[in-house]
Amino acid sequence: MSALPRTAPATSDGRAAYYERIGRQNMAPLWESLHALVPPHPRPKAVAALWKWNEVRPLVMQAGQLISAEEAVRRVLILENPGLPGSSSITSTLYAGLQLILPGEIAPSHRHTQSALRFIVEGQGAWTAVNGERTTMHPGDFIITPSWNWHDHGNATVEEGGEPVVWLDGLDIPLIQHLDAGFAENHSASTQAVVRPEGSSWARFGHNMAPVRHRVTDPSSPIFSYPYARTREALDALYQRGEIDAWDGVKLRYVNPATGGWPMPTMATFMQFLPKGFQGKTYRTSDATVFSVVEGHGTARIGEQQFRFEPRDVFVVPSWQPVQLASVDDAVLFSYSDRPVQAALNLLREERL
Ligand code: 1HN
Repeated sequence: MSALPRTAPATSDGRAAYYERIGRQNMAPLWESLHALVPPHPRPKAVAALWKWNEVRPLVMQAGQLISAEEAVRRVLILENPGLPGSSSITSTLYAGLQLILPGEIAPSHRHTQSALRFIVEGQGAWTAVNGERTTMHPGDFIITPSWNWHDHGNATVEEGGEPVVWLDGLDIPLIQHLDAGFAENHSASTQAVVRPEGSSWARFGHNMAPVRHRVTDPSSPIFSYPYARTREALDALYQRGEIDAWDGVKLRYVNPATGGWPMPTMATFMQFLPKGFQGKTYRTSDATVFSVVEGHGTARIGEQQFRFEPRDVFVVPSWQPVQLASVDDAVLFSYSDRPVQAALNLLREERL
């Protein structure tokens, strides 16, 4: 008999009757669930899944005809993990959704303790305002809305060049729900006051410099938009210099420039380049990860399943599932996970096979 059981003990009529008796006192026998409570490795309920952009896009656009951004507050289709039905979760700790904002629309200002990231998928003209500053969204940009920051979104009118804009929302909603630490409030105005011109945060913190007397008081990044052009340039420069990892290709993590840490305390974000014909080695990690394909075509082998990906597809890798990434042409993948939480708690495990 091993110290930690792999299954429950045998049942008997006597035991079953006893369990019913103690159940009336809100008690339960640990020996029936011990094997499931401390598994030898993660056994996520979340499963691997892929949302194909060419199937999802028409449905997102249909939402634009059914409900306004104003009525919906946030016009979003939740990407729910098929292994977690009814949970509004893509992994056990993370939420994902595709948000649509049409030309001329406003998504009203509010704030909540949940942290949010936006990864822009399609369209031009939209902006988001965070903590008194607006930024214009472009496909491939990564934008943060830290915990308890006011945020509202909008889009230029058609005359001004606004197009339907879709982005991937990533939030730590399930994690905050587990902690029962959710608070939220609406702003008194539909859009917050803009107190700094666009580009102020980038000017202060976007060039490996910081204002001379800056002191870190906020756990989140003072940069709230990380433009794709800069990210792509970095990946390309590293690729040109041959810095290709056999598992990841060329992979960078986004940083808080004031600390070197993660952009927000609960979610890590990454961008990686897989050169044409890349055949990655297999790895697994305890942080379940959501991917958004920016460029290129390829395959993600997740456990026993093989998924083909194309630009703008979203896929999810559950905790501890072996993953192997391969590309047909040059591919770029954005991803996010709860890595900062696992790392802070000394729980993160990675295996490169
Ligand atoms: C939220 O505030 C946004 O601000 C998007 O765009 C998705 C999902 C659940 C709760 C709040 C946003 C959200 C959300």
